Amino acid sequence: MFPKQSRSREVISLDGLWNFSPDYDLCAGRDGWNSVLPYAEVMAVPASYNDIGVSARLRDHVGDVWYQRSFFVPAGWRGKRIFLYFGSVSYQATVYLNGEKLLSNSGGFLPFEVDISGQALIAEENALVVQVNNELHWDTLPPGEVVEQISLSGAVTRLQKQQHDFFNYAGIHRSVLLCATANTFIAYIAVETDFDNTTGIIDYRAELNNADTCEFEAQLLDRNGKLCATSTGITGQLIVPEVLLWSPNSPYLYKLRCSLTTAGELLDEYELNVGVRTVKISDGKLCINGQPVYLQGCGKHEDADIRGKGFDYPTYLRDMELLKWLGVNSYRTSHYPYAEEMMELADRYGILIIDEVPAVGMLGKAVTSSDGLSAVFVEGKLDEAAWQNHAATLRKLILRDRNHPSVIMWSISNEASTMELAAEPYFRRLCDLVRSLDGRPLINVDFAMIAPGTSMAAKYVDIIGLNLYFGWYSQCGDIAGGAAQLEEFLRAWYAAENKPIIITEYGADTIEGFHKLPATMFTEEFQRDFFAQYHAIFDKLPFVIGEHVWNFADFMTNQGIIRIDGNRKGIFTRQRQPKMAAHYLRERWQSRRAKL
Ligand code: GCB
Repeated sequence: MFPKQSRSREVISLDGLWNFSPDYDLCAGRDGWNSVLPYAEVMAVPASYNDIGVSARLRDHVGDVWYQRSFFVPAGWRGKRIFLYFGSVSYQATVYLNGEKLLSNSGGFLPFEVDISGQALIAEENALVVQVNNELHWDTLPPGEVVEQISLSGAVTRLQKQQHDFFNYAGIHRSVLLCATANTFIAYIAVETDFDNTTGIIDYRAELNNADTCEFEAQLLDRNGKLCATSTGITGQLIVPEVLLWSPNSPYLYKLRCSLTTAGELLDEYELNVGVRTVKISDGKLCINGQPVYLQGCGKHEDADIRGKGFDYPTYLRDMELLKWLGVNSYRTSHYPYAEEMMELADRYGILIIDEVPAVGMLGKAVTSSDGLSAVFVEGKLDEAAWQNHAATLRKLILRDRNHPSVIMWSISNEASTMELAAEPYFRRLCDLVRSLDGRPLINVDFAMIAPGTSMAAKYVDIIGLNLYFGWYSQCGDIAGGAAQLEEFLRAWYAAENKPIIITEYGADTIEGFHKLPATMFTEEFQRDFFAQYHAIFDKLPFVIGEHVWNFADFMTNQGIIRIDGNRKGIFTRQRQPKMAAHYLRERWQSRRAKL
């Protein structure tokens, strides 16, 4: 659970400047790097390290970098359970404390913790070192492949191959927190909400690390701190008369205060926000609190100048303000779980979230560089080891995010080669797993290369996600022709699957300040007209239950001939200023939102 201060819990941020050494010569582990780093470079935490300096060598480095800082544990923490929390380190992290290796974690975008109660020196200086590796392989998420390129002179360069379209930012991306709790503590809380007429129902389940002689109490407080309901026991139900429901237009949050006592003495306390709402698919519609909702919004990225994928409250808040200005009611965490702080903001702003794991780029093209797609659901690529990691990542995501009222569905993957027959057991088993953990609807995102009726994932999910770029990547520049193809494709998909469809991506690269009449590709007019013609089709098709433009803002990608300093499909620039299409979308979405 996200570390929070309470009457019993203490949290100290270790964000700031850390010592930093890139391991260009692959000498990891030599010369005592696990306690003292050889170079006197510094790095900001949290941040991606890639764009902070001015060297392409660091930006494009493939391999390890090392971070080090010291910290003190307050004397008053003696005898407590002490742990370190890492919000996200991309992608592999090995943590050393005072020279001793404590843990290796694989996978970015999700938190991990290290218990240091036995190792941390109290009221003394501790040396914390984190070895960070940014390599992607077939059994990581996202997958990738590291290849060696040998020049004529025999020099070897290691290159990271990847198929996903965002820069492979790396580093300590989210906050590092030093935390203390009592030794008997609340390890986990899960809530599920429902309502019956005006009565709210909150089922909760808590896990304690040691339940022997403690008493657990759950209190529900309203926004003014007034007690609305209480219950005791580690599982229970809170009944809320005259409940105020959570919805995009009225995101009311209660506070659930959980406390653990023994003989009247407080051992642990943890508070979390709870929104009472239901999510269901009914008659082919997505319903929040029993009311059909049409999703309007965008796919996003955690991406900004200089800090890359580093956590940054000002950028996050600016994004939320822009989403509100647009009249958006939802977004997808394309293509990975976002910071927990961002999920809390979505709860507060009333944004519905499609929560995605980093299962992106599960395709076989760039790696082979041949035309078309080569098989990837094969031994040595997306095999059992890869499946296990995908499953574990979904499990971690659900454990982390299940209590957020904003989260309305789980996204299993983005643009995988789902037409391969071997993808059938892969997706069936993943969907079974997710359904055994949580009742929210499932979506999988397919794309134009998956012919209607051929997706092995579509049959196991509740909602079809489609990323479509007719008129851009095909029929280039011909929006009307693209729109005709769009309608045909959508109708064929619906006929094959008979499930509601969300257009999870559609858009056109647009350079701000480029104008032309009649519109041509890359101009602001083209982006606006592209959206308008797509919308005319969506509005005709009742099975389309949502539209998410690609992308909220311009974002960085690898260099290449179809990218002009990154992907420019943003309706905002990377600096979060509107392009012309943002004004058009605002008109459409604000007027529709008013009718919700
Ligand atoms: C897609 C991908 C997204 C890309 C986008 C594009 O279908 O899901 O990651 O950035 O297309 O702009 O090509």
